[in-house]
Amino acid sequence: MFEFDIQYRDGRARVATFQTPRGQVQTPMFMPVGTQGTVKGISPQELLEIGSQMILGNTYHLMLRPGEKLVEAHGGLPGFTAYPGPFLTDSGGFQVMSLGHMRKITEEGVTFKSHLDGSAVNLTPERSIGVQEALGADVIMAFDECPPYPADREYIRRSLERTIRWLERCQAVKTRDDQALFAIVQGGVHQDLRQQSLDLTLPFGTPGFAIGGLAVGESKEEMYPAVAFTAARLPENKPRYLMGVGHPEDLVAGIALGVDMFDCVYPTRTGRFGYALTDDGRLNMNSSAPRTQLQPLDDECDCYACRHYTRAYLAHLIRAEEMLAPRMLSLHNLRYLHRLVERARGAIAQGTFQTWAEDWARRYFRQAI
Ligand code: PRF
Ligand code: ZN
Repeated sequence: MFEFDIQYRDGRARVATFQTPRGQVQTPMFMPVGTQGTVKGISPQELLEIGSQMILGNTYHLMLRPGEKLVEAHGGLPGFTAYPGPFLTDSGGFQVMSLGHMRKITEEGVTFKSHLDGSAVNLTPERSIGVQEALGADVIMAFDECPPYPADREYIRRSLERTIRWLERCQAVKTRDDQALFAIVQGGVHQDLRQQSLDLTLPFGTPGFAIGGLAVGESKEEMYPAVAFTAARLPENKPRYLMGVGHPEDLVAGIALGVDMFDCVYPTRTGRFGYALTDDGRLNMNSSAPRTQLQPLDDECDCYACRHYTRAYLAHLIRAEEMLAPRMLSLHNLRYLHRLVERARGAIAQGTFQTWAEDWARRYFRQAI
């Protein structure tokens, strides 16, 4: 059911197909984030048009509102959201740490106050799996602890050991065989702790593995070696998912290091703030220049916004605070990242990934616009 077939390799990068109950996806892929059961401002039809393959949902938000039972009554996330393709849900631990108040972590799980009404909520490995089974995604994530950055070594070590005990509890209560449970490797930016986490996690033999605990405030000089170290030690024949990453350059770097799956709010969030991603860097549509420019956001892009609108029109919409503006910039940015991974897959298949990546980075960081 969850077969992962590698078609091409180029250095450490690979192109593969990943079979899920709701269809096959091509990796490397970027997953748009649909925290509240919607990719902000983008319809399922638009997601399919721009080449989205798998959508990310969140246990934390959906269990608090509207509650997983209501989603389950619609037949899970596909029925609830009308997006017919594959879903992945995150387990909630990371979101509790970034959004919950008065968090308390114990061996049992995490207690916190809801960011919606302040009520006390408990999230345990058992509850996380129960919620994720009700939400019905194709890929579900183990309940883990992602330490903040910076954190002391001893804390990271105790937390990665607890994450293993939580993984064991997740696997023990899981009942659905049409959902793949991915384990999450932690260990911060410390090589020996990453190794310890790998040693304890790999024996679980889950159908995929995630690299967690990164992109939490550390520099890229710390993050990339941690990704390289971890990815190189994950099984060759299973998908590798770098959680919460990221920026275009992180996708290119991650793919070079053998990562297959990515997710991040960046394209939609930066789009809502008026920024457009292009091969020449990030275009600030709030600045004065675009107000009179008659070219599209990105003349190499095939998204609806780039095929129909000028920069001047979109800059006008932003200044008039029209809701089409954040929608169109989000749509474009998502298409940009999907096109970026499509081009990476093409280069890997041709055996030209290294030079493609160098050319891409040279142009992207020249920041001509
Ligand atoms: N664990 C989980 N979700 C996550 C992360 C993690 O470490 C990250 C780290 N950037 C993003 N999302 N469960
Ligand atoms: Zn576009």
